[in-house]
Amino acid sequence: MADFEHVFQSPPEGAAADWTISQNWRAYTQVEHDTWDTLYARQMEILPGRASDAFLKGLSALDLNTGGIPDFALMNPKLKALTGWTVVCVPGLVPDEVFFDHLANRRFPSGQFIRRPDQLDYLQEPDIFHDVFGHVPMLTDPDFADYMQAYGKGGQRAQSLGMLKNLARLYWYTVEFGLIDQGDGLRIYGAGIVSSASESVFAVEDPSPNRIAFDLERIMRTDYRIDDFQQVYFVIPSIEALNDATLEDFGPIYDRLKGQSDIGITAIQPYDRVITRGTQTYADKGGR
Ligand code: HBI
Ligand code: FE
Repeated sequence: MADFEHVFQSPPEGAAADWTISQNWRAYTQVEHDTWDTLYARQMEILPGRASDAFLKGLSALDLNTGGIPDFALMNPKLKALTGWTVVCVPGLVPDEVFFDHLANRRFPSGQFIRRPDQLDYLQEPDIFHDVFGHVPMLTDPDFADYMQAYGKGGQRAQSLGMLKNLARLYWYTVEFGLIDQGDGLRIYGAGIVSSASESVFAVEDPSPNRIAFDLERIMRTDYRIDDFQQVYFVIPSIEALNDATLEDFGPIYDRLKGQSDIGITAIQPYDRVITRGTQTYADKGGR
């Protein structure tokens, strides 16, 4: 796959000091616009009844299905009016401190590029479909909007305390791979799931993964895998509860974490509230 493992060390040619670049919307090709439409249509076959109400409501509020890749000049005023967030373009993965600085200022950095037609099912680096379709709808929710900003501020602090590995796990198991108990069933709100056709089904329906009630400190101790479907998902009771959990000072939590071991991906702890105990059949058979 092209050059997704390439992380720039300093802003590349043509990028600003904060690593942003122009979306240059008029330069997208018809093939690229068609890729967006294909991915969008495919997810809309799958997500009703699986994605959270918050996600689906945000998606329709942003009107991202007007044909082709959304033009940020048209999308941003709607998003800004709802929660004060805007989306900016970056070339790809940016350094952690750059990423956190954008989030702390209610700017979400999105990859400018879209995956190639032969990469519809999987690519490792975040493209505009993952970033905009996956992440931006949740940024229309006021509680989630605050949570993401708090993560940006918390990231800066965690980095200075040497605790970024632990905080990044919270991001992974909520923003990227979170499930929510809506009352009428488990639903997806994590961007890594909603932007993947196969994981959208797996995450809520497959008997393989563990599904465990959200526990902030427990999540910060839990490893994760980046190469295949998750083997454990954590379930929040509400977005408000997620945001509330991050209002407390993480300093004492970090102090406790330093004396504790990491928790394996499939391990279940005595204190876990297990929602579904997974068979792990998918991973045991070798996964992807
Ligand atoms: N850069 N563009 C982009 N998108 C991300 O999601 C991202 C990033 N840089 C760092 C990063 N994520 C994470 O490693 C931090 O959340 C820890
Ligand atoms: Fe993401």
